[in-house]
Amino acid sequence: MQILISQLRFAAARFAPSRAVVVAMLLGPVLGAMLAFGTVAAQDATKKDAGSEITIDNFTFTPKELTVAVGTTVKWVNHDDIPHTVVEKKTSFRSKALDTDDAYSFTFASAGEFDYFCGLHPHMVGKVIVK
Ligand SMILES: [Cu+2]
Repeated sequence: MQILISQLRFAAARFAPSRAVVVAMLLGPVLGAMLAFGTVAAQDATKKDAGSEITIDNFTFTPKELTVAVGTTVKWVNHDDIPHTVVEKKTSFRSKALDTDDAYSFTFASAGEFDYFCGLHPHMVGKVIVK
């Protein structure tokens, strides 16, 4: 009898650490997935932020063509020393004159292709594709 109890204690003692290992094994992938997802989400957020800004430099919109998701707010920033405007061809959006470092933002609520130009220098053109 005494032997049996000591065997059970031994088994219990062995079970305790093995249960911790099982929990660790179950949690490991979950934590890993959470960390990986967090990293991907952070990268997406960074990408979106970096990708939704159009700069105006030397009479040029950069990038000239930008593709964004529906609901994205695109921001144009004028880095030139003279004013520019941002006017969509079908006038779905139109900025006031932007002085140096002024910005104009527009949120694209629906999909489509939006050709725009500078109202003061119509040869300056760009396009936003919303998917
Ligand atoms: Cu202009």
